[in-house]
Amino acid sequence: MSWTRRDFLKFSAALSTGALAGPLLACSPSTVSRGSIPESLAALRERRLDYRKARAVPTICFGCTTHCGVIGWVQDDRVRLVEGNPLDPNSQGTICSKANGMISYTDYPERILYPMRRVGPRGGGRWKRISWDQALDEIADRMRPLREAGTPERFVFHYGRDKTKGFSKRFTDAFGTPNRLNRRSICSSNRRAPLMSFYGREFEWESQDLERTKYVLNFGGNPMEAYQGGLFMRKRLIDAKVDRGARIVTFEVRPSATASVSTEYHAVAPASDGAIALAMARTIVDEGLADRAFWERWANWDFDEMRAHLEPFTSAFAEAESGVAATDIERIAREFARSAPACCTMSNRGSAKHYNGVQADRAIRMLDVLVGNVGRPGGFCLSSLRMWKNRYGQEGLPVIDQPAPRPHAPKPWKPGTREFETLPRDVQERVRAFPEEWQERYFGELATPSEYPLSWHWYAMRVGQLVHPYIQQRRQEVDVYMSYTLGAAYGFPEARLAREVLTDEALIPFHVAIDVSYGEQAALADIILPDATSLERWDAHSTNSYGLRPYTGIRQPLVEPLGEARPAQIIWRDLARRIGGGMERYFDFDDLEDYYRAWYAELPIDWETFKARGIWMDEDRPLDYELHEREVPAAEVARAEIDPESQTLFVQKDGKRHTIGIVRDGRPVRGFPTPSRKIEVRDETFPLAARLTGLPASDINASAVPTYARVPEHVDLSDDEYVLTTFKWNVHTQGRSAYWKHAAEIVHTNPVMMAPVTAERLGVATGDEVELTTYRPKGASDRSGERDPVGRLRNRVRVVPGMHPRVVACAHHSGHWEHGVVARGGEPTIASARVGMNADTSELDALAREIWWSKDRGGVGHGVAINDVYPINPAPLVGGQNWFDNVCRIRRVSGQKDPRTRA
Ligand SMILES: Nc1nc2c(c(=O)[nH]1)N[C@H]1C(S)=C(S)[C@@H](COP(=O)(O)OP(=O)(O)OC[C@H]3O[C@@H](n4cnc5c(=O)[nH]c(N)nc54)[C@H](O)[C@@H]3O)O[C@H]1N2
Ligand SMILES: Nc1nc2c(c(=O)[nH]1)N[C@H]1C(S)=C(S)[C@@H](COP(=O)(O)OP(=O)(O)OC[C@H]3O[C@@H](n4cnc5c(=O)[nH]c(N)nc54)[C@H](O)[C@@H]3O)O[C@H]1N2
Ligand code: SF4
Ligand SMILES: [Mo]
Repeated sequence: MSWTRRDFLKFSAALSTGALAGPLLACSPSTVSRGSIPESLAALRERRLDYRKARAVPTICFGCTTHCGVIGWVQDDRVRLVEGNPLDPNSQGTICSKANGMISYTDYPERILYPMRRVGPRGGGRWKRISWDQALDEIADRMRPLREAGTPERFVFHYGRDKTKGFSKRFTDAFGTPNRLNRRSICSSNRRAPLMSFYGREFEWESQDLERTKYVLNFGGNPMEAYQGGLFMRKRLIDAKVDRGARIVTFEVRPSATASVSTEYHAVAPASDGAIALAMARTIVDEGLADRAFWERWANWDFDEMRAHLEPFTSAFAEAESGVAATDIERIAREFARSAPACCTMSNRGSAKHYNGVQADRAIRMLDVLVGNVGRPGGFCLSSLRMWKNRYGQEGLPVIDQPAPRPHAPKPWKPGTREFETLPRDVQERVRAFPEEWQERYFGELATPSEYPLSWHWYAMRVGQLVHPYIQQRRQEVDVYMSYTLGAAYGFPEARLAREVLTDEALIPFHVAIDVSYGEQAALADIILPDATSLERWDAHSTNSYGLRPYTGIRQPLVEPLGEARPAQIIWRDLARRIGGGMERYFDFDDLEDYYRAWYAELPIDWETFKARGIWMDEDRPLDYELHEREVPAAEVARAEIDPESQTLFVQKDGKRHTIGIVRDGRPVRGFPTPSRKIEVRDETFPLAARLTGLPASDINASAVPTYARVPEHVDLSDDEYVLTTFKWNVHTQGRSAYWKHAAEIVHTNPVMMAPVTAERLGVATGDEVELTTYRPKGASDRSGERDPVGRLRNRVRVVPGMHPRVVACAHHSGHWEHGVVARGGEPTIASARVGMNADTSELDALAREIWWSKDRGGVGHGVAINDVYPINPAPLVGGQNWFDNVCRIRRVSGQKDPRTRA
């Protein structure tokens, strides 16, 4: 089933009308002023931005994972407006509607402003305000004995988004716990692993040269609405298409905004992207369109072996798997190859977050290598993070003048250590069989789950969705659990299990949450510590650059923290000082500005200029094309040895070989930062990991080379079974934006989207209610053999032409029961919690009355929290959550069209 651009105009029109209907007003500026004296809504509304009086301060947006350089306009000690910073080479001065959410979340009337301690049972919603001294003393008293007893691992630090650039790691390392956990698996690990396997861990993200490309082959990436770095791509993609006539081809399961602006959109069967990519590879090879010279110079897999491997993946096979016509697959493959090197692939969670997703992304990445566009103008580029020479003479990131907490950094849990002996027998056996270098990186089952070794093989990606079940299974005893920018209790798969564990005081005796808003996670804490928001704090910033020149930026406070909020770095510093035992010496600074000034000591411009610009980049540096062809400096060559067989240059460090380059045509060049210095299209790490964890060699995830097999759950789907997809609204960010003023006004629900034929089959129309039942996946590790129901949810239908008929899709972000009155769709929050947060309850009642979408006012309501029905479903070896695989059955609940639901 294929759609052309023309078909699309009507969908995008249908999608955009309605979305903006309704009065634009409502969830108010703040009722809380600096110093927290409640001010009336009316008085605040009177104030307007006056550029003559306002001060412009550059900083880095925290509205989503993209982290754009922005400029905040500050007037009368409040931030009035956030605009783009044109010096940011990634965002080029553009922003999105979420950016001003930073103002909403800073000034939200129900923001947490004081340390609070729970009163009554955990999760009971009753709190009392305590002083910082009380809060920090109590936490330090809980933590200190763990460190003194030599069991620092019983302190678990779990974060969602940490932009303190190593500061929180300073804290966990100084404490000595290896249990520094994140949510990488929930987000993008299946998508990063293939990249790091191909190009080396330094390149966990690519930077396609969209400013010069002629052809973009997109497998499910959605930069027009989401995508880490989506904003950096939007303008570049539109310019490419409109100004230069570039073609954008998108494979999706639903008409996302990216599909809508693409030249072509093909609705594909879920998780069939790998089959399409392999069939395209076969066409390119068969028709002599491959850049064989590039392949032979840089790929680590024999060309003829590769050709033989592709034999079964015909375009007819891919058509049968995906529903995309074989003729289209071949045509697109040709067009793509003929545009080389000015062509690139693109993909994100849509292709990767499936049982077969790691291999699908490897197949997609292989297309670039085949046509030789890697690092070429208009092609698939890899931008370095290295910026300038630091004091050690290395090209690098900023350095910091504080002692590194090495003495207390965690040590591996190797056979013979105390920690190792506490592991279950089967785990001990598995780890004993690991190669020495894997054992060097093993830190127990929470940080480095032995069944998912590729979650930590390249770098510490962690398997966040297993943290709570593993704690429940007592694979790690926990005394103190600290949540930081984390919403697991709402947004992880099977979130109710996370809540169950977080509520159980026998499993987690003490829970500290550092947050800005009273969300579902904070609600299950014992002590809540109020963080400064992104408009009130310092952070260092760097990321891959689509401008192909590395840069760095500074987040700086535009205003003082409200109430008693404190930046997390100060919280950790003060905790470290209280815990003592030597920990304090890694936090020997008084002021955060001093800390970051020292961090940037080597920056080629002075600190005040950096603060005034917000961004620094070496404008004279050549663009990061073909980094792999750059010559290794003679001095380095002189110190290196050469391996005669692989032609790699290497040095010995700590008794190990580190490759630093490779000889090509007699020239010592850098190559790629992989062990072979080539692009590892073939990677024996996959079968090795499979063998060591007992995954059958026949499993798709055990393959050394990119391959395809259908997701086990999708084989023989019966007529009444569908695949549930989830996605992100363009104006929302995860579970944390439901109360942001502009976001909530525009989108506040998440109907179940389905194709007209699907709706017809189910006998439903837009506005009708359906019930979805999801099932636990079968067939791999951590899966039971049965198709057991996991959960049920009821929600309204929205019929959307252009959806794949087998797919239903439901957005994240809605249906909160915490995060205050706006996120709750007008329902007031428990009174004592409000008092704890010192908000004026009459103001909140007034705010509740302004929620025009509240059910009480005849509105559509605030949507449905969907994450309890998602089974915990990690992909084998890498551990990324397979978000888009879930099989569900759908039942019509009411045929009564609800007139309040807009299409
Ligand atoms: N507005 C906004 N932007 C954000 C975020 C946000 O919350 N809101 N979050 C940020 C974060 S943390 C992330 S991880 C990124 C995520 O950025 P993306 O990965 O680009 O977006 P998601 O919505 O997670 O994407 C999944 C997309 O894949 C599609 N899809 C599902 N199954 C398949 C399939 O089998 N094949 C194909 N081809 N497509 C499929 C879905 O329909 C959906 O559009 O966005 C970041 N940017
Ligand atoms: N159904 C479904 N579920 C999904 C997804 C999906 O597409 N569909 N996407 C998944 C993805 S890609 C991701 S990355 C995860 C995200 O999952 P999480 O990282 O857990 O979620 P967030 O909602 O971004 O934020 C978590 C918490 O951070 C707090 N917070 C926000 N700003 C600050 C701050 O400045 N300081 C502090 N201390 N706290 C702050 C918020 O109040 C919130 O409590 O969700 C995943 N869940
Ligand atoms: S994309 Fe929008 S919300 Fe995300 S960082 Fe950039 S401006 Fe902020
Ligand atoms: Mo994410």
